[in-house]
Amino acid sequence: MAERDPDQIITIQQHIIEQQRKHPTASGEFSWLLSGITLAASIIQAKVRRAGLINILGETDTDNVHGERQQKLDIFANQIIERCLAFRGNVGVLGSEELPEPIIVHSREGHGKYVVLFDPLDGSGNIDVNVSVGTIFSIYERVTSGPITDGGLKDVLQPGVNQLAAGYIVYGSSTVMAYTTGDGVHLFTLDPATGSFMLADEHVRIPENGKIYSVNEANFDSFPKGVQDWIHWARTKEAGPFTSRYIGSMVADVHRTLIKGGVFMYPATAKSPKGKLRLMYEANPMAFIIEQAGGLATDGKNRIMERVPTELHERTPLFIGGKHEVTAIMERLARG
Ligand code: P6P
Repeated sequence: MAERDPDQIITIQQHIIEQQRKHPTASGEFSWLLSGITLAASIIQAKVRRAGLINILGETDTDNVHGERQQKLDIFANQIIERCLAFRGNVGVLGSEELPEPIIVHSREGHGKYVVLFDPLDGSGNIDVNVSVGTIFSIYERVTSGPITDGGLKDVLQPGVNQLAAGYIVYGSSTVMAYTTGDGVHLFTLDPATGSFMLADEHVRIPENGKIYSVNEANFDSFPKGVQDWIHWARTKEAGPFTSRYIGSMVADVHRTLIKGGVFMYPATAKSPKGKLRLMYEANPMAFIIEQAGGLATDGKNRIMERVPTELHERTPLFIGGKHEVTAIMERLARG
């Protein structure tokens, strides 16, 4: 790839248009859709940054489809994304962690051609203690045409390999957005002074042989034996040794894994026998990002992006990170 002039200032909009030009068939619609996501991210981060000052902290009196108490910021972030995407004219179906069913979007011409699945505010349980949270998104093209008569399920329940784009925004010490359209992973930092996401790094690669593992070890006793064995190995001098980091917001833990290497995992546990994380709007988009950066994402046996979904909110075990680490865990799981 041609080296950029280090003095060049590239916004995410310019980058998306450049990416688009590489796909002659791509219309401007895609960049128009992604700019709806960056707009939503700018609005959400402004609220997240002031959470302690305005009455936006704390819980609502409602639970989401998973029986999890919704935070006020969950509802706010969900509404903002809906409003920023539903009127773009090119979205047909929206699916959110916070809503039980997909939203069918109507426009003058019928239904737009894109499907956007999202976790509006991942890690929201951490908001009240000022720990990084984030937004995760996954974009598909509809597989149906004409009127949507099945509640959008055929268009939503696609394997992750069909994703056109995926990414996340992590609201941390700075607001960073990562996205991929299948041509590498690119990072942007929000410049609060201008409200623009500026290119920070492109074609990011996950470090090989990372020495960080990230898992909630409180669940250790109910992990599959292969996972327990790998963690025991990782703690030995022979292994490195590894260090452990666990933030409790998947978007922050996966972002660190992308930058520093290693592995993030949420195995099946006694409390979550199918895993806790959701396939469609957490595991799949993060799998697309990490695979594009040279890593792997599996459920312990199968490539996450090849899983054929049966419902919008289905959960999955997740092992995601550097090829060596994820492969080693899978080998131990295979031994039983
Ligand atoms: P636990 C946040 O609630 C979340 O969905 C992910 O962001 C995070 O990785 C996981 O749950 C943390 O779960 O059981 O370790 O608190």
